[in-house]
Amino acid sequence: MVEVEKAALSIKDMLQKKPILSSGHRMCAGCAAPTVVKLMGMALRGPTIVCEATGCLEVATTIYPYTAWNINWIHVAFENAAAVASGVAEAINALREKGQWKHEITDVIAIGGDGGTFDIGFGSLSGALERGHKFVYMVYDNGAYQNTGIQRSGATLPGQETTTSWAGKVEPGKRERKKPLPEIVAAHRIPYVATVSPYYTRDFVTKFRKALEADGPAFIHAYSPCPRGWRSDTAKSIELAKLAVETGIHPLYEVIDGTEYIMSGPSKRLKELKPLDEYLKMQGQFKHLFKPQWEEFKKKIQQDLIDDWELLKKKCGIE
Ligand SMILES: Cc1ncc(C[n+]2csc(CCOP(=O)(O)OP(=O)(O)O)c2C)c(N)n1
Ligand code: SF4
Ligand SMILES: [Mg+2]
Repeated sequence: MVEVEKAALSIKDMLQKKPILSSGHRMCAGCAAPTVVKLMGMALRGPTIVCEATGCLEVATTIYPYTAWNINWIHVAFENAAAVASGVAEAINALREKGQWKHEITDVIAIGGDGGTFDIGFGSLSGALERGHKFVYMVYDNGAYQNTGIQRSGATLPGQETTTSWAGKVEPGKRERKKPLPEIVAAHRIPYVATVSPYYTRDFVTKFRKALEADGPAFIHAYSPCPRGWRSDTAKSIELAKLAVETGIHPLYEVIDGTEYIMSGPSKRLKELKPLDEYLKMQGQFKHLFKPQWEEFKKKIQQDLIDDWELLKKKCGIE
């Protein structure tokens, strides 16, 4: 298990860090993604290079000729954030060997949205993990291709209405299950995988620091509510990030070396999952599921969540 510096875990220290994203960044009001990025910033150690795939976070924070980023940042294409980050990590190694890189520690990070990670950048991510470069990949998961008008992705939840998974008399929104990406990534046997939520700030920062200190590639799956696409109250995004954990939609856990599953405190402390309806009723994108026609479909989603939760508990050695 990677050791985490105590200093990174004190709230005082977290708050004293200069935010890596400045205000006035032009993300929508209530968007959780800037909070996700600011929490990531609290875990950083030294000079940092972020390689970011296109998506809401990339587009809205770097509208030419401005940037909201206070650290080194590279825009890359939609499909190759992990490939660019591997190049950066190896370039640093090569320069260090020649004595031309003076920093002892440099944090190399790739960021992608769920579309850019679960789907289109997946090949590039898998390749970088297999090659074993030293970098952290973070996906901010808002459940759809939000920047281009809310299209369904591999991360979209069953029952979720998007512009390519319609809800109405014939269809209940997306019918398929969500791709289990953290487990697919963990199957590459990389040193560290963790899921995080912006509600649980210390858990988030601690895990990100562990990811940075891992001896090889690491992966962070951050949940990131999107009031625009989810048709939710802009003041409720962080509450939704908490409910996603409590309902089992986004349980918090770590996977070490692809084999050792560890349930994190906020999930471990749950006596049982909260009913899915509590999460669904706060979002317009699930409104149709409360019609009698989709009652059975909704029951099935709830049951799948309970089954997945029991399976995860088993993997974590919890009875
Ligand atoms: C190869 C390619 N296809 C399509 C696009 C158009 N595009 C830009 S952002 C985006 C959506 C990104 O979705 P996601 O990765 O989930 O990030 P989000 O916008 O939801 O934050 C798309 C489809 C593109 N830039 N490049
Ligand atoms: S569309 Fe969603 S993800 Fe994009 S900036 Fe707005 S709230 Fe954030
Ligand atoms: Mg998205």
